[in-house]
Amino acid sequence: MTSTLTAGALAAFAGLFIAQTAHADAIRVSMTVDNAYALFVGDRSAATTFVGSDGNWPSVESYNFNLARDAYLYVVTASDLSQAQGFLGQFENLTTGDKFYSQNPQWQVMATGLGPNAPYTGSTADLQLLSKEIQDANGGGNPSQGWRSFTAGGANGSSPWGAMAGIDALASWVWYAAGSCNPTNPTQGGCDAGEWLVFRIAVGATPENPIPDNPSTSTVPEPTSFAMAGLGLALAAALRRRKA
Ligand SMILES: [Ca+2]
Ligand SMILES: [Ca+2]
Repeated sequence: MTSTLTAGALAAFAGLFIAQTAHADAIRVSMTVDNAYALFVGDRSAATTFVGSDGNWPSVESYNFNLARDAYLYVVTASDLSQAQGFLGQFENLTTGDKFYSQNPQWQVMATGLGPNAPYTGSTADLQLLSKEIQDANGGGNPSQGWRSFTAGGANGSSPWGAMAGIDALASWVWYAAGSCNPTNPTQGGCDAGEWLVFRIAVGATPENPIPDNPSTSTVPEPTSFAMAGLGLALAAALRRRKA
């Protein structure tokens, strides 16, 4: 089929692809979890890259990325089911200037109900397990019946944690209010919300469109899709072959 296309058309498609690959936003996420988490990058239906993990709630970790608008950040987490539990964080899109705190609707959570053996590494088995749970949640067939909202507890600085440097005072500790957790403030008192849990946020999230689950109908004006990127890649490869 490529033989019927002109070199000019191929060059136009190749240019489109190059423009898309250059369209990445500078992202900074700063967070901590009581008690532990592992951070992954992926897309809407899979975790593809393990970034790191931390099991020390008094420390705030910051991560910087250049990510496409259709990328997602996933945070696997589990508590020790004792005293308190929570996620405190902020997501900053340094390209657009947007900032979303843990209690804002851009962040979502789901419960796997699988118990203590959460995926905390970049092994193939862990990436496959997390991706399967993401897909189950996308279809609504998991214990939390899809992706849910957090319930906010105290703001940064509140007991029992105190002030966490590196995260704004406007951010609040949050957790999923389910299972044995207090429905009005699931961060206080040891409980099990159906762990392990997964948090996520879309790089393409905006104040007006918090959960851009379907990029093709999103209000975000961006043409990128996997199909278009794949077409551009194939045509760019064809162009290279023709020039060779
Ligand atoms: Ca930490
Ligand atoms: Ca705890």
